[in-house]
Amino acid sequence: MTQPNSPPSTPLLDKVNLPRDLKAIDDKDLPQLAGELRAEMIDAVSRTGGHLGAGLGVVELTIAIHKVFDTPHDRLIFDVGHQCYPHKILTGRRDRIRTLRQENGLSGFTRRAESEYDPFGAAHSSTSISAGLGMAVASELQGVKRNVISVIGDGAMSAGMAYEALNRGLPSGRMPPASCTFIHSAMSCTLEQMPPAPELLDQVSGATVRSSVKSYLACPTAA
Ligand SMILES: Cc1ncc(C[n+]2csc(CCOP(=O)(O)OP(=O)(O)O)c2C)c(N)n1
Repeated sequence: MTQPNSPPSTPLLDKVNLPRDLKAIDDKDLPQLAGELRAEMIDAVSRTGGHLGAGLGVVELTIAIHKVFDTPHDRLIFDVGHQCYPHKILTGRRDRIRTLRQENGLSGFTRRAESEYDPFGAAHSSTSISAGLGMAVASELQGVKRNVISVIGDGAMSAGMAYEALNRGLPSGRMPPASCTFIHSAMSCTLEQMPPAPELLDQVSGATVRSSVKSYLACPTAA
């Protein structure tokens, strides 16, 4: 069997062990960082197998969220969790990324026992918004100020549980700004193409947050 090539050259990514290291990276260098992160993830998955497309779709978004927000104090939740490989690389687990889904290796999903940067373990789809809402309410009750960010794909958005959470969260006024939701794959189509209630999705996506992400990376999926 052909062996995978040697790991890619990643001079910028080598400077990032934790999200706080991202704060020191110039905005103009972030597209290069995204390229290196993508290459690192492809190399890792070519060795271990695993979910590839979902992580590739959120490379820029993951960088932007960790750059803009203050994780792990701010809670970052990935729906399903299969798109978390770039997040794992940026949150102190790069040295084990080539153990993904192997015995005693990193989980292929977010896992609370694995990292304080994984506040929610899933694998089921469509639970991230209600989980985020619960965390936002708990923080309020504790008198702790924090943002809660749910990242959910358009596939996971098609389940009733996601809409149930929106129905609860929006009238309560807790989302946004106490909690924001990025609908990542949905951003590649226009919101008008999204079923149903595009104006609801627009509110939930949070124009302010979206534009700050856009200004960081001119990220096409946040357009
Ligand atoms: C309740 C439940 N049903 C089905 C699945 C299988 N499943 C895993 S990922 C996925 C699709 C997710 O699509 P999307 O939300 O668009 O994310 P993407 O993979 O495009 O990033 C499904 C159906 C699951 N994890 N949970």
